[in-house]
Amino acid sequence: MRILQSLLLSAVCVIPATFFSVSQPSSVSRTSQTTWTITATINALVFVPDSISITFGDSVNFSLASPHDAVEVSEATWQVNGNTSNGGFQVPFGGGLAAQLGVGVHYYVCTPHAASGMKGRIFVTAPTSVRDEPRSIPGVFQLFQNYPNPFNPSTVIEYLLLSPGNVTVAIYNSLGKRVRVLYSGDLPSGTHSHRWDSKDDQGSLMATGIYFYQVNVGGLVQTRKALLLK
Ligand SMILES: [Cu+2]
Repeated sequence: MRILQSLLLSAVCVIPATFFSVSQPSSVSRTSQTTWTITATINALVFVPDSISITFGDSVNFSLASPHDAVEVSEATWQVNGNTSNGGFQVPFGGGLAAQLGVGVHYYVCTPHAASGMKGRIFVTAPTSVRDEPRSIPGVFQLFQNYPNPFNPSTVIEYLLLSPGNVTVAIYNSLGKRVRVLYSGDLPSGTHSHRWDSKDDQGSLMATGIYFYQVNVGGLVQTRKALLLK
């Protein structure tokens, strides 16, 4: 019995070790992580770059001169240049690391200069293994609120593709009639944006009102509201 136990134990110990050493090489390159750097210098009221796309698991290193700091805020706060922390990362001037940001968009501002528009965004995509999926499987994507909103005469529609896909971006009026196709075609993963100049497919300017912008990726649809206010 004791011999059988020790045989079992040694089998349990040996097999996983062998398994891991065999499977490791193919996954090493896909799990490598990157550290990205965002800087803010003394005299410029900007973060450089003010927008980056990273992969989940990457780190962001802020290198911030006095008196610029970086505080994560909600999307709504970011849109109006507010500076109320949403409890996310806070990097004091001097700098530091904001690690383990979740998939999605992280909005941040410089606390003393948010009102001047000193702000940025970090787009975090899922790990690269998502991109290894066959292209016939619809990719997950995230559609953001257009900006500015309300708008006149143009606004930007932005979305994040977590894998490549066939994309159609269209505008509908409040009656549900499609008035404009902004884009139709294949796109790689990452962040994409299109500007809508408030014209329909015939080139006529649309009237004040609520419009819906819809992004279709391989049959998956997301719709959001935009307000054209003249
Ligand atoms: Cu600042």
